[in-house]
Amino acid sequence: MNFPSTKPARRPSHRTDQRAIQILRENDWGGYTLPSKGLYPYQWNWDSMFVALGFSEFDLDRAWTEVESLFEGQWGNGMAAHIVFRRDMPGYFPGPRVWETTEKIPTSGLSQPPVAATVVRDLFEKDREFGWERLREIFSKLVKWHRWFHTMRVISGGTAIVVTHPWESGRDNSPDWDAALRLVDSEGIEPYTRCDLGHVDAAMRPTKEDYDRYMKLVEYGRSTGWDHTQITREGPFAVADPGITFILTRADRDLKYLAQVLGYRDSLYEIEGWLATSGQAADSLWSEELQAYVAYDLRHGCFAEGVSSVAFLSFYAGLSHPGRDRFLLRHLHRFLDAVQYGVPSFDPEHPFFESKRYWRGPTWAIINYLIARGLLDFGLREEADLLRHSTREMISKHGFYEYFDPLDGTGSGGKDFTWTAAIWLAWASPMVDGSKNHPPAFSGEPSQA
Ligand code: 9WN
Repeated sequence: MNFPSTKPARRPSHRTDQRAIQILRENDWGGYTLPSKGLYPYQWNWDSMFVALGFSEFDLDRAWTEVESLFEGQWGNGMAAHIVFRRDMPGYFPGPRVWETTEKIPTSGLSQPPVAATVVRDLFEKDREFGWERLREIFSKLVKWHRWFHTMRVISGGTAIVVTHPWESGRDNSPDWDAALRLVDSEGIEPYTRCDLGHVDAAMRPTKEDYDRYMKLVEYGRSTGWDHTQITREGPFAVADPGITFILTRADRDLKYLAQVLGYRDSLYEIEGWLATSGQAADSLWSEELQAYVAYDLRHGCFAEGVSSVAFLSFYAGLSHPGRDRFLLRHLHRFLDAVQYGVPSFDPEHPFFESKRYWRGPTWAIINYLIARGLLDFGLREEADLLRHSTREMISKHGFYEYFDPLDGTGSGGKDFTWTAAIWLAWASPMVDGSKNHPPAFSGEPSQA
């Protein structure tokens, strides 16, 4: 279907902006975008949503299409999958034949952080004249996906969102999963060959021990026929994740706003019900010992051993708790003081910190963007600006890498990475007004956690 759409305001041209646009165009596979051509040759869920933000800076119609194409892979039960496979690429493992899902379009069997509703709100704000029809189409799909999270990814009356595979969190080898993952028995897994190590130095990727367990969890999910109720209730891995929990809370707020705009009362009540539990979800993730929001292993009843950068997403969620915020800001300053380019994905003073190994320390442009957006909502402009400037500097000096070493800013992982280019366009570029794209997470007062 062809939709008219508002033309984004033209902005002055900048050399790095031009290169970022080129990366988005080069990785555009016709309606959906690859995170990186060799390393990740399919459509990934949250990557695509950041990419939509990038596209919205110069091609709003294409931005909407990115969101719509992701939801073509939505499951009957509401889940928006973490990878949508539209063809079989032998250069990626594990591809569609390994997952063996049975929906119309092949996908992986799990989900990823739900940034979509927040992005859809952003697109709609830019396209108020022509965006209504597209908003109405996508709105019901977003509600179904959020409902899936709130029903299929919570355990026994809990409210924090559980991940059943580290890939679901989007932060694959974070120390947040170490203890729970170690207890997954990987004996007897089918032999497999990794493809990622053909593209990226092994020292920047998850270890073999991690990967064996990732595959064990895929084999388990497949053995249930991807029965999400069974996987969440009985599977070998169920960890409540502050990252997804806070991202979903924020997305619920934006979805609520959209329900109000559309005048959809039934959805509004349902979303308000979810939001009513957000403080309780945050409470369950607060570790008195670490004085931070921390991942909690629900199978074995224990918190992870250190603090990850997603703890700071409570601001993005619109949650405020004066006592806790004080400690969180203290951690944030400590994280930033210990490195040159924050925010490191894991506590830089913790023995598990590794500055180049993926989610065990490196700084990610997308996470900086989310944290800064939350900080700005609470008037913490100085910290938000700092994150924006260091993201800008890392990209300007080293290029559009997948992630960056916080100690010296050097780029790691995949090169010419789509989401880094997208975040440049939407936020880090000096051509963007840092406060411009930010409708606040809350229409009235922020909630008390
Ligand atoms: C597995 C695509 C994805 C991101 C994730 C990131 C990484 C995949 C992998 O790449 O995960 O899903 O093979 O490492 O952890 O956040 O969406 O960029």
